[in-house]
Amino acid sequence: MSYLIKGGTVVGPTGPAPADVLVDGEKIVALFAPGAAPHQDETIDATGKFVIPGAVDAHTHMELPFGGTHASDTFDTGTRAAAFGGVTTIIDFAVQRYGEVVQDGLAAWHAKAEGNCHIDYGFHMILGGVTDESLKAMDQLVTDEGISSFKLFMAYPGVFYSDDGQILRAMQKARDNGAMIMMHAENGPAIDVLVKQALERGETDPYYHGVTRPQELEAEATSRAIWLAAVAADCPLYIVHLSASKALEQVAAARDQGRNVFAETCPQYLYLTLEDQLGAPGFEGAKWVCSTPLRSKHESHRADLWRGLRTNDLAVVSTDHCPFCMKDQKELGLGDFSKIPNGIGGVEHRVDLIYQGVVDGKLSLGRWVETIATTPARMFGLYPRKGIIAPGSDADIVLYDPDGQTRIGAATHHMNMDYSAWEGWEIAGRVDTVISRGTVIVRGGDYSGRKGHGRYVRRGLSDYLV
Ligand code: DUC
Ligand code: ZN
Ligand code: ZN
Repeated sequence: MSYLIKGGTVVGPTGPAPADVLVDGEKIVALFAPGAAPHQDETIDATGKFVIPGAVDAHTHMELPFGGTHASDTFDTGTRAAAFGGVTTIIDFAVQRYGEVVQDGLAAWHAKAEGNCHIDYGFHMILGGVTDESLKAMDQLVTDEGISSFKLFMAYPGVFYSDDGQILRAMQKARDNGAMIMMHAENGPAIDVLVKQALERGETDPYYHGVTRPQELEAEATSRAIWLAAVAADCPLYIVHLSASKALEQVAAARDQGRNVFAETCPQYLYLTLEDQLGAPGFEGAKWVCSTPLRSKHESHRADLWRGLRTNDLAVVSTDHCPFCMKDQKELGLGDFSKIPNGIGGVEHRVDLIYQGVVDGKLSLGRWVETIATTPARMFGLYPRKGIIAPGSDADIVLYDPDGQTRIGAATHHMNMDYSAWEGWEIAGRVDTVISRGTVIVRGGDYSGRKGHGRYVRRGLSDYLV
């Protein structure tokens, strides 16, 4: 079936332009100057709307086993919530647990996702250990499985942690096969010392989660990762969930030298703070325990991160969607912040929260689309199939109403969470219509998608490599 999306303003990474978009089956087949398209029986009226590529969230953790529990969104609930938020592709992190065969971890992730997703999905692979076998597996995943990015952790000793020697070996392998190394850059062993000392002093509230993960330990790990990647002949490196000014300085310096270094941030670091959220009275702050942590409002982090998005030192906004309910999950850390499962759910709100940056004059319209859709697609080998409105691309399209309003809260969101990290926030703009591979799955708040519509997407290498 073909139809014309008519009367809207198409926004791509280079900015807005009025155009009509012809969709045939699952693909975009043409763009026309307004009114220039041949007659179509089926049309979707986009008057007054931005017509943007479906958003790509390159960092989610559906069903992640973590902190003695599981992230509360399944692939079913999480991808449906994502669709409501204008997301048409996620890249989730498959996990190789310590001692496990990489391919077995991947198979387990496919089993969780297959037949359950409402939108398309790809995987990165978390390496829970770097061994001769896992290094071989990296080649096989790149060549045969469409997985071209691997996440390593400098934090969480005993869980996901890799030491510098292991990291270097994985980076050398990535340099050879063209994969991207994604780094959780925090100095885990040093954090563990600070956590133990804080607990011994009786500092058990959620607030101390932030205090024991100071920005210096994010900056140090970021810098170390950048230098290790240099030793690995400038292996492509992507710093995940960057939260702090000093870490951003490290990335900016590397980029100024023309290095293959990239970074993402997340909405929580652009808006929320150590004092106002993590420091909320009683156990309330547990809602915002995530790592890297929220940073102090008395320092310049948030302004620096918005600037980093403008200058491209931060290339991508992802969510690090890792939801846990307060009841029975975050509550595991009552009386001991170090036992609170780390994570914030937000897959449904990134498109709106970053559009608010446009309204506030912090980002251009083109940069909004670039950071939430085009660059993540290009960074992780999905482009031009995803991330752009162009002939030949998948018809993953969002009609966005700039005159609408979004009110965020647990009573109305679709994520499987008993609270919202953004409860009561009223922001400008609203997702109006969401189209996934040609099929309308959300329209005016009504859902017409289905579990199983989403397909696994094999990814190529990053577009940004030299
Ligand atoms: N950080 C989180 O907050 N949750 C999951 C893993 C991570 O690195
Ligand atoms: Zn991480
Ligand atoms: Zn994560």
